[in-house]
Amino acid sequence: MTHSVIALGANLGDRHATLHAALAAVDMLPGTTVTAVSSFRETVALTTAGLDESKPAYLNAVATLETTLSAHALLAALHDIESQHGRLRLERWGDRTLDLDLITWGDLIEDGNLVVPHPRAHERDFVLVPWLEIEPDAVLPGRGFVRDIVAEAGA
Ligand code: A4P
Ligand code: MG
Repeated sequence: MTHSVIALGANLGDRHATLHAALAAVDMLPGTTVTAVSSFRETVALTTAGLDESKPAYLNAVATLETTLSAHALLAALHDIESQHGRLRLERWGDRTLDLDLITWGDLIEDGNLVVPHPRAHERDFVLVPWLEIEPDAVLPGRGFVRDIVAEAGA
């Protein structure tokens, strides 16, 4: 079993229903159990131009898993779940019905085209804050305690 952390985000459609359905789908994956889910948080859309209040707000959450899936198999499964929820890839950091990011998979650091920890996780409050809520002693491999990263960003 490998401990893994995923981040969920949605800013189009029925965001609550989508996040609930996505979590149920992840829990149904072979060899995979969702062990904790953070609260759902409303966050301002971050685009390539910065924070944009004119875009629909996101609903973000983080979940922890135990899984026998490899990191690649898990990411592929997350992409399938995104597709089932009508995710279209039109624009980088564009509006989306569902984004599922693999934040960590064990202590793994990079594996080919898969980048774990997620390369932008450490700079994103909408990932770090809900993660701390369910895992106060969380560690971002290669970067240290999540609580320290949050404290430094807020300083
Ligand atoms: N990929 C490689 N490693 C990973 C990983 N660990 N997790 C590949 C997820 N994907 C990974 O992702 C781009 C490519 O990265 C894929 O081919 C995948 O196989 P994507 O999901 O297709 O595209 P994206 O999500 O638009 O791009 P990106 O750069 O992953 O965006 P982010 O960083 O996920 O940001 N604002 C708020 N408030 N809340 C949000 O949740 N999310 C984003 C997306 C932007 N703004 C946001 C939010
Ligand atoms: Mg993504």
